[in-house]
Amino acid sequence: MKLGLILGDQLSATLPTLRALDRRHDCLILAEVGTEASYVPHHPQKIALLFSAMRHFAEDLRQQGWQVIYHAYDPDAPQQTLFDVVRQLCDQRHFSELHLTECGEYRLMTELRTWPTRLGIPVRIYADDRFVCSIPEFRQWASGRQQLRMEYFYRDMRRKTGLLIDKGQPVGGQWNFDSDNRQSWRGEPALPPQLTFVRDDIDRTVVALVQRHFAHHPGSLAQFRWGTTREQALSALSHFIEYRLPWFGTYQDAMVNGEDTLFHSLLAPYLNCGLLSPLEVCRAAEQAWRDGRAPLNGVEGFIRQIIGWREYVRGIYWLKMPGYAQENALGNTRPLPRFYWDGDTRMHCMAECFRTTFDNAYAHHIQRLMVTGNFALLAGITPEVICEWYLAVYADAYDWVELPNTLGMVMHADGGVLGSKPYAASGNYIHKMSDYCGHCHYNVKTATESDSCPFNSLYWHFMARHRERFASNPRMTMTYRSFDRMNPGKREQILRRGEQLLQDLDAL
Ligand code: FAD
Ligand code: DLZ
Ligand code: SF4
Repeated sequence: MKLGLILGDQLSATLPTLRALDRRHDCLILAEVGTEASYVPHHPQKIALLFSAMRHFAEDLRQQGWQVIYHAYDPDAPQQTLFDVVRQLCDQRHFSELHLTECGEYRLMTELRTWPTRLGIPVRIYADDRFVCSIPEFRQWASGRQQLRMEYFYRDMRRKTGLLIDKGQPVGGQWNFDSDNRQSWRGEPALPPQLTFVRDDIDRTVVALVQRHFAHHPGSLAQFRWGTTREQALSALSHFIEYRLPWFGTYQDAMVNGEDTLFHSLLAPYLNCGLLSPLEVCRAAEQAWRDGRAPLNGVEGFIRQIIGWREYVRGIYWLKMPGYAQENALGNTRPLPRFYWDGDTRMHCMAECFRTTFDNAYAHHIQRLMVTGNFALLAGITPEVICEWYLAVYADAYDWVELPNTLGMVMHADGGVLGSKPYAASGNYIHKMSDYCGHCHYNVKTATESDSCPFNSLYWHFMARHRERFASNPRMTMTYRSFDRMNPGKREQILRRGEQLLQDLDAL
């Protein structure tokens, strides 16, 4: 008899492990363990989502005739790692082999390679084919290229999948409609209704368990709204297609006080734990366009996020690890300010992003990139600590996708693999894309006074301290030209205020 280990982010009926084993003879194990639940302080909603989804998935497998062993979380059990659970099982019963699908984190993958010796049985690891681009295929795409531009990778994925392609050409005559996608939202169109799910006994038991054992992790369970079954994930997809996709592209970059999700899909947690597949999601979006239910700018933008960015960052992760996690091209050394954990700051944009993060285990891309990420970039936070934060606080966070986004896209710590220029911005960008500044203690229009928006002086301080690295970058020439044209006295004042803020970030 063979044993199949299914990890918490492998909840897909098409998983290679399930295809390789035989439900009449073989056995499956899923395990909730302390080490996976707390190697970073995961948001309680992320743990509840995964534990409940794992339990529901195990039930589905049993219904399909599989023999499933389920190790429920028990803080007093001697087995607190996946290895402990598997070894105990192998001690109790005779398994000829262990089978599993490769996992999404370098950390666990490295450990898995030691298992054959430690378990004393062969361990077969399958490539995870739930992605559009395999790891070897990405390696092949990257080899010999000077620059790994997402846009060119994305076009190849469009050709490969046939998504939004007619007769070999991109529909609408162009690959990318991003220029239509940068509007702020001013009250129209109406925001989508909220999708709520009926909770069952599994959900209730898990939420109580997580509340009991993980309440000390950052974030609240009070507004736990995530789906925990394949059916609920499919409802979330339908809800997105009907109510959100028509406006997704246009307002993709907008931020609105008190509105946490706008027209975003909220699908990443389901994609990343396997309840939805990237292709089914993209095909549903494409169909909506072909039926005239959603415009091309939004549908193309959505598909680009998934077969472009999502696949691309996974490729980068496996291409660059393990060294990638240690990169720190800008030489940052500052610790993470206190407010990343307690959310308490007078910078209203930051406070809003922290609020939705802790309430919902969610913030949308621009909040992550241009507010909390931008601040960490400008303030010179050590990449490792900001990466740990992003991995902990979001329901969709897994190392393979979080690390390139944070370390590469946000922190520019990989020296520019993910973006040829850092996404640094002053308060002006936040003011343009949101209504946050109207609610803020600080003044977004000034940079030198004691109540001036911190982003403004920190932006110029960042540019000044990294001048040597960035001044020759053609995409940043204008920035340095503006800096040099400033009145020298004013420039000096701005830099002084930036320096003062950096001395005591916790006070902001
Ligand atoms: P939507 O805005 O509706 O986008 C649709 C889908 O596109 C998402 O569900 C996601 O699967 C995909 N997508 C969009 N942007 C990206 C991207 N940059 N990289 C990969 N996939 C993308 N995404 C994660 O899934 N897990 C993470 O741990 C994660 N960490 C991030 C950390 C930082 C600092 C930043 C800037 C971005 C991060 N992202 C991460 C990307 C993105 O912010 C989230 O995928 C998105 O906000 C999830 O919400 P949504 O499902 O409503 O996405
Ligand atoms: C994220 C997570 C959490 C919180 N808990 C578990 C768990 O108890 N058991 C499990 O198998 N997986 C869990 N996961 C997901 C794993 O961390 C994930 O499989 C690895 O990070 C590899 O991608
Ligand atoms: Fe954020 Fe500055 Fe606007 Fe305040 S003024 S909300 S700190 S951008």
